[in-house]
Amino acid sequence: MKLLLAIVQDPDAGRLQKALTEAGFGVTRLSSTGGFLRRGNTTLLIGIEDEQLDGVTEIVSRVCRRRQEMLVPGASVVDPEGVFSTVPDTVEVGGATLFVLGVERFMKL
Ligand code: 2BA
Repeated sequence: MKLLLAIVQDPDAGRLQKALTEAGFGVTRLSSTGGFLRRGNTTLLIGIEDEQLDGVTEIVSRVCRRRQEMLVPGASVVDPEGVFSTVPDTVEVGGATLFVLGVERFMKL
């Protein structure tokens, strides 16, 4: 079994939650905040069997869009030596950031 952490943009989150639920997957939706843009995004927890991974990633890539986002004033990048680097005016966000974790045990009590 695997646990997917899917970090997606808020405008995609409702449609993704609906598509996954309609496909029979269990989903938990958490409000989260991106560390770089400091804007709200959504993290979905999705518990699946190993063989369902391709099906879920297909749904996620179909629903989630890439978008250009303006940087907020004060957003900055620090290089490994601690020097602030120039950052662009916009960044491309998404479609989705996925973490796939092995699940040692799944229980419903
Ligand atoms: P944010 O941290 O708000 O990042 C938004 C976008 O800003 C990123 O899009 C990326 O294009 C850019 N970005 C992020 N950190 C940067 C940096 N240090 N320097 C320059 N540009 C940077 P995505 O890569 O699509 O990430 C979307 C969201 O997914 C992130 O929002 C964050 O909430 C999450 N995320 C991405 N990578 C992650 C990671 N390795 N660990 C945990 N969360 C991650």
